[in-house]
Amino acid sequence: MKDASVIDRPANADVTTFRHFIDGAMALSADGKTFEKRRPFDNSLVGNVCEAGRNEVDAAVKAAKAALKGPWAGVSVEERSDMMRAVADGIDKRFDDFVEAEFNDTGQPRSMMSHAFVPRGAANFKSFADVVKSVAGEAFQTPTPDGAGAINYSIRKPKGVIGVISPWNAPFLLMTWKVAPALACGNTVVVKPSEETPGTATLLGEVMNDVGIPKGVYNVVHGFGPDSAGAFLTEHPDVDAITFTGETRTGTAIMKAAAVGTRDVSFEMGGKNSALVFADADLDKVVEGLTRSIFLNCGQVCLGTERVLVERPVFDEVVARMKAAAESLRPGHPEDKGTNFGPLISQEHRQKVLSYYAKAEAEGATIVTGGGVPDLPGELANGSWVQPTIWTGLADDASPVREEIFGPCCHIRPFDTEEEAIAIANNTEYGLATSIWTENLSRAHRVAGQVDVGITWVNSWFLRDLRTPFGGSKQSGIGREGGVHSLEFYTELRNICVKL
Ligand code: NAD
Ligand code: 6OD
Repeated sequence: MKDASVIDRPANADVTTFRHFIDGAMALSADGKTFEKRRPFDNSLVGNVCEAGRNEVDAAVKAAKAALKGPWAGVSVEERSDMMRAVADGIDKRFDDFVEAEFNDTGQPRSMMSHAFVPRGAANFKSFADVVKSVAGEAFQTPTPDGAGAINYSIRKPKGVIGVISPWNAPFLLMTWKVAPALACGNTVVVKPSEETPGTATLLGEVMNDVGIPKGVYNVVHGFGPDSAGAFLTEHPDVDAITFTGETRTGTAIMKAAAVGTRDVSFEMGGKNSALVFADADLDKVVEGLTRSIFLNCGQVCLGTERVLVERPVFDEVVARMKAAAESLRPGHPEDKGTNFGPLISQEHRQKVLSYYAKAEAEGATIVTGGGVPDLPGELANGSWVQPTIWTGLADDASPVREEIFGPCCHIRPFDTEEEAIAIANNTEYGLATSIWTENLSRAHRVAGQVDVGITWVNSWFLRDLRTPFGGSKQSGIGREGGVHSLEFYTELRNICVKL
């Protein structure tokens, strides 16, 4: 990241400061409180992040509320759509800065940032620029006793100030996935990015200013969750609705906060996703797809596969080929072209993942590969690395099989019938995503309709069309976003009845 107004570089200091973005300007915390941001791959210091207290959160919410009545209120849908495209172009213009910021935030291989995660930020703005222009309203002719009738029609209005609470695993993609529809629908936002990933949210403030988004429309406050910026934001009475991506138990806390004032919520939360591999599947495609779905982003993808169910005749072959695939991954410095496997986000998360590696062993797993920490040279040894890991032989109620780990690991289990595979896939409190691997189209449709998840991929994984409904069932989420479905949350539908 190069821009001095995003990262303040005092002449006498060798670290940077990530500031809040409030009412169109970068801001420090009044009490001077900061916390450290470290690079996941070698634990080196990126900089200090300002921690918002109630004062900064209040200032951001006030700015967002005031902006609803400022020039933003007079911007037509067409103009807003153009502005969203301008934001996308602004991101593209500063592409390298966003890649750098995301790279410092997550430590994943640079190629992944530049080919997938950063371009998706701009794509989110483009997609919702189109969506808002193409929404039809509904109208009904209503009979009345006098015979003259009435017309009922609906209009959509922005909901107001939206609190956006986002996670660290794909920070720019997931933050813009919420900010783009919120703004495209005419709301204003206060974003609380994850404490682990402050970079891109702050940088986006610069782009908002560059392209002329009115001040107060987009605001960012940094900090933690409980007793910090996250809780202060979700508890704030002038936040009209909250959109959240993160862990299910955080969702519970946020829902309690939203209950005061009965504010609306949209939740995208955890998963314990399955993959169902039938014996007739094309195993080359299976191995390629599962390798991505288990190990991409070091397994830190909400849609990622942690439970692989394989029809018995091909079980041994799939296990052997997945072992080879896992062992061919190359951890290393994320700037090196050959590196295709990155670290976990933090030392703290590494402790959590390693605790599941230990539990798996204690609960009787056969460790097919991995189970520990890779041996890396020099400074990389200080990073939050773990080995890609595969287990077999665990019971269905073992904790690594039931609980979301969010690391580069999976359990592979055999099944004998379609019914059994569906029952195992559904044996979880989560319901985010699944993938079904078979060359039998009838079976693919049949099984897809019976796995209790919000998102099913057949012979693919994470193949996204931004117009489709995205979200989870059971404890994986509340509501759907994506395409016109986002309008259900980001707008208020009002009915107008005209007596003729
Ligand atoms: P997290 O729940 O720990 O944190 C997410 C955000 O919530 C952070 O900004 C955090 O500071 C904030 N937060 C924490 N406690 C809070 C509180 N009490 N009040 C207000 N804000 C609070 O999640 P994470 O560890 O950042 O991300 C990983 C989790 O996110 C995994 O469970 C993963 O499955 C889930 N996730 C889900 C999706 C999806 O689309 N369903 C997408 C990505 C990640
Ligand atoms: O692709 C998306 O829109 C999306 N929300 C992806 C989520 C990835 C979770 O880690």
